[in-house]
Amino acid sequence: MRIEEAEPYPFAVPLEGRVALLMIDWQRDFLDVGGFGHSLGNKVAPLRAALPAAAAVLHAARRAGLFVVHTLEAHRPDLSDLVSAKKRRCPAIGEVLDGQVERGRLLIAGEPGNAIVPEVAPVPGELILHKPGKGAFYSTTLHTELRARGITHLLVTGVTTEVCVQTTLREANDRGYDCLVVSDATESYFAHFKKATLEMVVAQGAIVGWAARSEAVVAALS
Ligand code: C5J
Repeated sequence: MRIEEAEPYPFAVPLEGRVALLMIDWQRDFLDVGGFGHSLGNKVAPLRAALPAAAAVLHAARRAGLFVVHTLEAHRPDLSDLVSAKKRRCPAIGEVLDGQVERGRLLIAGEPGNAIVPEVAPVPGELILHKPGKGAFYSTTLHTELRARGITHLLVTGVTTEVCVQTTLREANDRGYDCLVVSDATESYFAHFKKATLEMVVAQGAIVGWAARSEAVVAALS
């Protein structure tokens, strides 16, 4: 696989390399009006605008037979994996918002509001990982699962660009994976944070990784 149009230079997977797709935190908590992200004062529409590109990459990855991983920022119902600093700075986690009983408790595994949105919902055979942190490698089995399959390269979509996506890219980079973030299949509540994140990922000769648009990724997977 080779993505010629990638920045800062072509993203090339050698013959012995193996690619997986990471779908980061496409959950109702961040995308819904009335959800967790919205309750923090953010507009959720920009995040939803990235869904068609994320779905296109997901479908192309499935057709190409890639290993697909979906992550969720999700705590255990007993909150035993919620560190006190996170709860202190984000007191809504684990609570039910006024008028949002249908959603259940915020960022809690198994609650309706913690579900992945239907546009990019997992299908049987894909790995679903609950993560208590921002990065997908922290306190999860992700590295073990990827290594067990010989994965060397990652395609990454998700929300939000500068928080869980960027943290995961940096964690993956430090563990030796070559990562490409799909630039129109990731979004932030803050346009300037997204722009800055994509710039810093590809800067200095791909110091964290590569970026390319979904059309180029889909074409390379076809
Ligand atoms: C945030 C995430 N933004 N998935 N989580 O708190 O990026």
